[in-house]
Formats: sequence, structure tokens, C-alpha cells
Amino acid sequence: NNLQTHLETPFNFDSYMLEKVNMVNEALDASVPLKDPIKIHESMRYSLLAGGKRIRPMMCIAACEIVGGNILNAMPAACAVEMIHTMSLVHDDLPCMDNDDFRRGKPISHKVYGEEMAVLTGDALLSLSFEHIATATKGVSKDRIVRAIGELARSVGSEGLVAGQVVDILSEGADVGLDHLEYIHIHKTAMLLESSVVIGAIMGGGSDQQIEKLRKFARSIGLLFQVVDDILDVTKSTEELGKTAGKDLLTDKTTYPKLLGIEKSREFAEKLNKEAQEQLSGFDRRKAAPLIALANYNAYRQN
Ligand code: GRG
Repeated sequence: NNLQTHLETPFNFDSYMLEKVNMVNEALDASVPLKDPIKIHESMRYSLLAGGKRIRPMMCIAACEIVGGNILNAMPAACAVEMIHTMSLVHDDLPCMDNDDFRRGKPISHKVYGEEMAVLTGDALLSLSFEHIATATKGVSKDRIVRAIGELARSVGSEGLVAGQVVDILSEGADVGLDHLEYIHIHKTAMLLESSVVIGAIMGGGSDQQIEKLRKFARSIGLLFQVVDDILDVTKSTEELGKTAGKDLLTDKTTYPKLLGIEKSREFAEKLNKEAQEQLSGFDRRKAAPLIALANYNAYRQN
């Protein structure tokens, strides 16, 4: 394939993913020991270790690699972004929010541990994410650690993930346009992906110029992730229903396929992927391979 012809040693994405996802899962397992009070730690582990694609920690590690860093320096940061992603899902699934029953193929936290514990599980994971970066990061200057913590905090607070969720809730049922939809996705999805990549590059010793290129890369990939999600929502439910219109086209939820149609949404996804990868052109090709492969994985994923 095209990518491999540029490399001295062919890059095997499947074995890379398998190896790194296993490392991330082991690090996550070790990051929340089962200690007193048992109930809360059990519940934190239940949600954190429930599976999931681990896209954010993988992007964090790959960003560390592209700037020539040692991935072990970014591992606590990689765990932290997955803790935050998980807590946002736990809270999003609560009865007062989306009120879901299943996530990652398992009964949701509040169905297993009760609503009070699910709220506290989210709180505890959010808090632990910052503690973990601050105390478990090794071989990185204090300046870089503080910068990474600030970056991550900004991306999930009232101008980040929380802002996306708030605007989403406030616009429920309303007829919203493309700009509005983009605002929600950039905040709900892209900003955490962006900070995952940025803090990976910070921990890996990246220069300011490299970090800003990677920020732009991640911003496009974050939006791409959501556009693909919307397309999959329609195509998957279309397959399930055996009809021409997917679930999403039948409900009130505003999505890219609903505003642009499937074809234009696919074109938009292609454009975002191309724009993202342009940002990586100045990096060492061999070191860039994992991040390029992850961008393509996001663009062409089937679930
Ligand atoms: C962050 C402080 C704080 C509060 C949370 C509830 C809430 C505020 C925000 C909702 C965020 C939300 C549900 C965003 C959607 C993100 C998204 C694209 C989820 C799906 O991610 P995948 O496909 O899932 O990576 P897996 O299960 O594979 O990890």
C-alpha cells in the first residue's frame, strides 16, 4: 500500500494497535486499584475497564511518538484522557441526561451501581485523571506537566466538553443549522481528541510549532470522527431496518447526513481527513505512521 512504500520497515497497523491498546488497558487497570471505599473503586473500574476503542489514548501515544518521545512518558496522560472520556459517558447516560441502559455492550453504571454512585464515579474519575497526570508522569519537566494539565482542563470545562453538552441540551428539538451542529461537535467530541493529541506531544517533548500543527490535525480529526459517527448511525440503522431511510433521518436529531445528505457528508469527511493529514507533512514519515494510520482508521471505521 501507498503508506508502506514510503517506509523502510512496513508499518503494521493491526499489530501496532493490538500492542498499544493492551499497554493502555494494563496501565488503566493499574491506575485504579481496588481499595477502600471498595464500592466507588469497583464502580470506577467497571466503567473504565468496560472496553471501548481507546481512540483518545492511542492518539495521545501516537502524538508522543511523532515528536520523537518515549511513549511511557505519555502513558499517564493517555490514561487520563480515557478517564475523562469514560466519566463523560457515565454522566451522559444518567437518567437526567440521555437515560441509556447499555454502553460498550454492558449495562450502564447507574443500572449496576445506582444513580448516586454513577454521579460520584464520574466525579472521582475526573478528579483522578488530573491527579494521575500530576503524580504518575515520569521523565517530563514540571513545566510540561503543568502545561498539559491546563490544556486538558480547558478542553473539558465550561468552554470545552461541558459547553458542547450544554448547547446540545439547550437546542434539543430545535431546528439547528450547520454552524450550530459544528459548535456542538467541536466541543463535545473534537476538543478532548485535540487535547489528547496536544498533551501527548507536550509529554513527548514536541516544539511549540509541532504542537500547533498537531492541534490543527486533531481538530479536523475530531470533527471527522463525529461526521463518520453520524454517517454510521444512518447506514447501520438502514441495514438493520432494511429500509432506505436510517433511524437518524426519521428522528428529530440534527446530523450531518440530515443537513447535507449521505454523499456530501462523506465528501466532507474526506476533506477533513485530507486537511488533517496535510498538517503532518513536515514530520518524519516513519514516526508519523501511527498517527496517519489512526486518522485513516477514524475516517474509514465501521463502528
Ligand atoms: C467532562 C466534566 C465533564 C462532564 C461531562 C455528559 C457530558 C459532560 C458530556 C457528554 C459528552 C459526550 C457523551 C460526548 C460524545 C463523545 C463520543 C463521540 C462518544 C463515543 O466515543 P467512542 O466511539 O466510544 O470513542 P468508545 O466506547 O469506543 O470509547
